[in-house]
Amino acid sequence: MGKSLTYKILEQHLVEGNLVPGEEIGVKIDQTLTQDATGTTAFLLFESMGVPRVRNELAVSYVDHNMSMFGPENHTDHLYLQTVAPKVGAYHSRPGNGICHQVHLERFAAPGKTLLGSDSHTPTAGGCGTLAIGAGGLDVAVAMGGGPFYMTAPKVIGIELKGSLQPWVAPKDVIFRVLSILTTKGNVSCIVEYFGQGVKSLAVPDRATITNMGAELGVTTSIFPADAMTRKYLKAQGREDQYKAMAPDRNATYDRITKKLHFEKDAASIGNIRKYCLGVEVTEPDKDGYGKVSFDRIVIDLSQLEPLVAAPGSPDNVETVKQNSGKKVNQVIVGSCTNSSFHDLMVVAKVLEGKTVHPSVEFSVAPGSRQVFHMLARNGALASLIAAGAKILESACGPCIGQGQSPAEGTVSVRSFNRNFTGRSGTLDDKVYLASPETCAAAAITGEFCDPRDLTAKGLAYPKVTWPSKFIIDDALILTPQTPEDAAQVEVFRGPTIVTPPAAEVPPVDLAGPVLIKVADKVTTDDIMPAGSFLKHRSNVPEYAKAVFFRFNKKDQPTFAQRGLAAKQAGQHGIVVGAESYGQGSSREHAALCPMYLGVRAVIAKSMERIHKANLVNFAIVPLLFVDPADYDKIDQGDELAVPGLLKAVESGDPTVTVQNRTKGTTFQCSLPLTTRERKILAVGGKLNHTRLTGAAGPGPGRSIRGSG
Ligand code: MIC
Ligand code: SF4
Repeated sequence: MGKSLTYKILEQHLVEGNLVPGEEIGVKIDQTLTQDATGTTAFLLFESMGVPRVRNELAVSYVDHNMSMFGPENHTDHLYLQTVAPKVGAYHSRPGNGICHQVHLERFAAPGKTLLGSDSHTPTAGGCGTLAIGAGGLDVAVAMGGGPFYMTAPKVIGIELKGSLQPWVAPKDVIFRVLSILTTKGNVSCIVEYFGQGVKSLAVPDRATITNMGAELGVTTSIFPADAMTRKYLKAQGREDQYKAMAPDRNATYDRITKKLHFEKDAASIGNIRKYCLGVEVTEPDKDGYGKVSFDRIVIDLSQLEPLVAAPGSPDNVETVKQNSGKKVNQVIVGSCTNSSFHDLMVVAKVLEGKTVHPSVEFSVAPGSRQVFHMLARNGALASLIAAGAKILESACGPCIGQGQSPAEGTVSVRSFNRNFTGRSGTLDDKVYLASPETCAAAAITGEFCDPRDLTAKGLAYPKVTWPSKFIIDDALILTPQTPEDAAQVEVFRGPTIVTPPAAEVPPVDLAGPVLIKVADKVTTDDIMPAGSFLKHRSNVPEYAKAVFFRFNKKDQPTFAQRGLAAKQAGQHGIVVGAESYGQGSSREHAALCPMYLGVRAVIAKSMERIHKANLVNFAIVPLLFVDPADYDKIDQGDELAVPGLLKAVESGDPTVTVQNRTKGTTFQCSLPLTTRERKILAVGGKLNHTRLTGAAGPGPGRSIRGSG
């Protein structure tokens, strides 16, 4: 049986466990990346691990998220990172150099390597044949120390691409189609691998758009093969020597995927699975309306795709642009790590050339990197954008993470981004549609949703943009690692907001406390720990913790933070109750760290997303899953729950615990979704303690790598 590319790379990096889907494996990490919003904590944790120098092949610290700089906090973080990163042996990409994923793709990503990043969109580098995974900052800190990354050996979802995209149809539409099939839930511990003839027509940044937004599927990562296109891209980046052909075996087989889906709620996904997958089998629904849907692989004919959007609320609310035709648009933004490559912005600039932005639209453009910005400035495209009336934003995350450009309430904003969770834009009642740069450009000039293919009929041919054979290469804003001798002379800048995060504690012997909040399906880490204007407090946990579950606070009632601290002061343990796919979205470990600070000791949910569950364990919050999801309905916020013997259950490997609802006088069962290693981490009070006690930050040079020979 032929191997997938995913398993070939995993085999070459395996340091612990067996490569059998579902089993826990330890993987050697070649490269790491951090960004300022997660990296400040990651570097503080790295420092507290007591490892003096970075031990993995390449570590890069980026500054791209916290750029609004109202108040001294952000600059303080930047200066800390700028001094600490090169000192401990990491590269440091300074503010202005661009968004971490775009810059990493341009300057560092390499085929066949593993990359762990403290940002959920790290899989962007999968466009270059890198096995690139997002994780919490503490996991990345451990990888910087040379420690392995632990993950579940994945099931590999094969996606065969055929044909090539029609004019005005974009790589973004490919990932929208995939999201309409797989949705954002139920894909944990899977990796998506693209293959087939259609791959050849996509340039590396096009592939990177697809792998970037693969994060929204909740999979561990997505990957493309490295082929002639990859070589061409690396050559244009002056890095052809880092090219290595990487492909699945010719006779590679992909896993048969089975998902438990609700026949009514997931009807659209089931319909698309029937339409786009091979070997589909669907069981009869059970009494609650759930059935099992299985398939062998997904097949997408690129030439049959049409422009799509994700309607407000979730990246998997996929609709056609045609369905929205004529809907008025008030704001358009092109940028973010998903769609801000040279080609993306050139198409937009050419569509806008000689025109003026529609009077009802406020239009902004944020080039993904300094390289892209520079290229547009040199070839005149920037002038076209300025002349058309675009607001030119800095090369940074900006509006994607609610740092500015918040839309007016209830108005339609069309963005080339990857997430449109309600309120993420900084406006509580927002209506953010996600779209390709092509669809964004069409909306910018017409003031409404307009299928960009219709522009051809209006006399505007699809702009021809050729990829440059050589990009402008200028790494002046990337500080290189210092030698240990030079590093010894450098003092790390530690402003007042640079505070080592609070320490986690061993889980309670007997858990007892109130349900601080009960939330519905698909609660994201943006819901738990909002960014936007709160983002500047990332390195100050007590301050940032005030915003936990901010969106759920009710006027004139104690906030979540106040309820948590009150219970903590009363000696009780805070409990959060979630539903399906709890903790979707970002890698931000503050969604565990800040609730921990507020006294949360356990989270009970129907299902949990990978990175968030790992972050809970890392900060010693016990994750529990309802054995019977119907028990969720029998709990209310404020109920007093108890799990006598919780710590013992964690330590002794009990698969389930009995939870008492002391308010209702009932009991129910929860499972502990934990590996032996995770139980050990919890039992010693979190990953930092575990790392200190076991030296698990890494063996230093010379550790043998299984399967590499
Ligand atoms: C995001 O897109 O949500 C972020 C902001 O990049 C996060 C990281 C963070 O919260 O700092 C992510 O995707 O992991
Ligand atoms: Fe930045 Fe947005 Fe990308 Fe997150 S998704 S890294 S906030 S551009």
